[in-house]
Amino acid sequence: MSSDNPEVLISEADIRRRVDELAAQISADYAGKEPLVLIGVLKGSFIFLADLSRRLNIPRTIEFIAVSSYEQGSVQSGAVRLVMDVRGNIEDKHVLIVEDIVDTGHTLHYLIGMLRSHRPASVRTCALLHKAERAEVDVHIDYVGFNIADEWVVGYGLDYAEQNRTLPYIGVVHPEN
Ligand code: PRP
Ligand code: 7HP
Repeated sequence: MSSDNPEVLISEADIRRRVDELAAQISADYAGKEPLVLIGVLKGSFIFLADLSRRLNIPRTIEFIAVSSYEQGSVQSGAVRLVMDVRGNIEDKHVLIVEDIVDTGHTLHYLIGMLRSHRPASVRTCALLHKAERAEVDVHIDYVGFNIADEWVVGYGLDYAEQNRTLPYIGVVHPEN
C-alpha cells in the first residue's frame, strides 16, 4: 500500500467523537483541580493536543516537550533522551501528558519519571492510541482513545519517515523492511 493513500483504520468522524468523550471525561475529572497543564510530546501529539485542548471546559495551559529515542544500529534501544524540556514552571500544578501513541511504553515511562522531578501536584497520562501488545515496560495510561493492533499507523500527527502527519484520519501503512 502506498503511503500516499493509507487505508483507513480510524475515521475522522470516529476520532472527533472519541476526542469529545475524552475531553468531557478530563474536564469532569479536573474540575476544581486547576491549574491543569497539558504537556504535548512533540512532534506526534500536535494535532491531538490542539483538538483535545480546545474541547476542554476547564482552565488549562499548554506546554511542549521533545524527546528522542536512542538507536543501536537501526534498532531502538529503549533509552530515551530529553531534547526540549517544558518552558513554564509546573511545580504544584496538575500535569497531563498528551501522547499520540504509546507503543513500547519507554517514552511515556521516561517522561513520567522526568516530569515528577519538577514536583507537580500530580501527573496523569493521555494517549490517543495504545498498542498494548507491543508493551515492553509497564506504564499506566489514564485516558486512552483507541487500543490498536501492532500495525504502523500514520495521520492525525503520526508519521512514517515524516510522511502523512497531516492526514485527517488514522491510516495503516506497511513499511518495507
Ligand atoms: C512516537 C510517539 C511517542 C513514541 C511512542 O514518537 O509520538 O512519543 O513514539 O513510542 P514508545 O512507546 O515505543 O516509546 P517518535 O519517536 O516517532 O517521534 P515523533 O513524535 O516526533 O514522530
Ligand atoms: C511510534 C509510532 N509512530 C507512528 N506510527 C506508529 O505506529 C508508531 N509506533 N511507535
